[in-house]
Amino acid sequence: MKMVMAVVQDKDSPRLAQNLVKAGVRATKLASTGGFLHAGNTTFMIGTEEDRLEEVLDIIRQSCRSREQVVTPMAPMGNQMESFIPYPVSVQVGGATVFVLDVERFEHF
Ligand code: 2BA
Repeated sequence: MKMVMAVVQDKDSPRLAQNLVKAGVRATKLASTGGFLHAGNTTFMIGTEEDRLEEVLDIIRQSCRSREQVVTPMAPMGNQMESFIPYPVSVQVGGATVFVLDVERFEHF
């Protein structure tokens, strides 16, 4: 058995959830926050048999889009740590960041 952990954008989360249900794939959704953007995203925990792994990855691939996001982190100005200026930068986010882990044991009581 495999555990798929997929970090996706909130905008893609309903479509992915719907497509997983349609395919009969069980999943748990966790509200998460990106460490870089500090923006909300969604992490799906999907436990699946190995023979359905590629199908699950295809569903994720087809449900999630990558998007450009402009962020304004605060950049230091001059030597004084207290003075900051906004410096907008554009980053490409997603489609999905996916980790596939081996499951040592699975119980469902
Ligand atoms: P965030 O950490 O908020 O990152 C959002 C996007 O910002 C990233 O998109 C990437 O394009 C950019 N980014 C992240 N860290 C950066 C850095 N140190 N310098 C420059 N740009 C940076 P994605 O790579 O598609 O990641 C989307 C979200 O997936 C991330 O949100 C994070 O929540 C998760 N993620 C990505 N890589 C991960 C990893 N290795 N471990 C755990 N979570 C990860």
